[in-house]
Amino acid sequence: MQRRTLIAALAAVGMMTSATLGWAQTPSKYQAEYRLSTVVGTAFPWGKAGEKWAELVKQRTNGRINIKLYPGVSLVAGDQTREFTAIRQGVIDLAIGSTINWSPQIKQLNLFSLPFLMPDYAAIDALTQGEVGKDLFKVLDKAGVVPLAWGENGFREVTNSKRELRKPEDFKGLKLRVVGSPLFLDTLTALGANPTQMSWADAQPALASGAVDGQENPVTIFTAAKLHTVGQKNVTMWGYVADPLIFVANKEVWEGWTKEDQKIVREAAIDAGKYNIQIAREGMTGADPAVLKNIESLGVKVVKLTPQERAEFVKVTRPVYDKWAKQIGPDLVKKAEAAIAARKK
Ligand code: X2X
Repeated sequence: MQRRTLIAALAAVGMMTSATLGWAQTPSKYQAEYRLSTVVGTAFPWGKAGEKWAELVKQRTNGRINIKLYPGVSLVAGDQTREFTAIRQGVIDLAIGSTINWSPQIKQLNLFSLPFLMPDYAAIDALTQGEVGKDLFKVLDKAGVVPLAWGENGFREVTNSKRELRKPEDFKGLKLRVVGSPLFLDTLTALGANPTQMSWADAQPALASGAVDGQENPVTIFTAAKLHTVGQKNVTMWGYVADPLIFVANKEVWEGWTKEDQKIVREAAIDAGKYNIQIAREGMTGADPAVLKNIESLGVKVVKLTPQERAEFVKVTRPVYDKWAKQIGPDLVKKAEAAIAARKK
């Protein structure tokens, strides 16, 4: 807010000066730099998406729009659940954000954190690339930001330093780090674990010191952040929630651009989003299990649940699903369930 007021004031002074001196030039609304927020940097698919977006925009606007990446949510001092508010206020110009981090402000984004809603990648696509995705973009637009494209952090897998996790009982008493809304506390509490909320910046030292036993994050985060070096010797592939990313712009920033440049920025976000989804899924499938092989080669035990084992987790977390479906909006949840049921596999 303050920064924009300052810019507006400077522009006004500039106009007065040019009027007084008879300069013909109108002051440009374009900033020298636009600040793009992400949680993690370019070692991760998420940060690479930011880098790609910036690169495409620079190329396609011939340098009219210059985007600089601020990883580590550094524009809000690492406090990722305040990112959405900061975009709305103009402290952040552009962001590629997780639905988890924005769900404290936008309750509908909790949809993706409903336990075991999405069984596979096709299910994520059925939501983000379909009507549900459009509905959520309307919600974001109403909330005061300009939604542009979908990306992906990935399916979130649980890791810990203590033991293999195959059954709900195995979670008993485990101290697990989570972020986002209380939905995560409810899900892990239902399993008998002891969840605690903290930022990603705080999570890594907490894992290193043993203040917490484990965490949940996509495998690409595990490998790029080298979580095996902070005691995370067990990974359970349960895919209980998936974490799409959303490319957005601050409204004033957006409105300051010409229609032509808006189109370029939107298309670049869509292209960077596709690239993001592709690299987030690379090496993660039965056909190409390179990422999992790599983790195992680091001495980490990777547990893959059988369908029966997975079904146990679905059963135990079902009351949490039902409770949160009401808060998210029963119509939206029904629409999501129907889209997933109808997906092309
Ligand atoms: O903090 C996390 O766990 C991360 C990096 O995945 C998010 O920002 C949601």
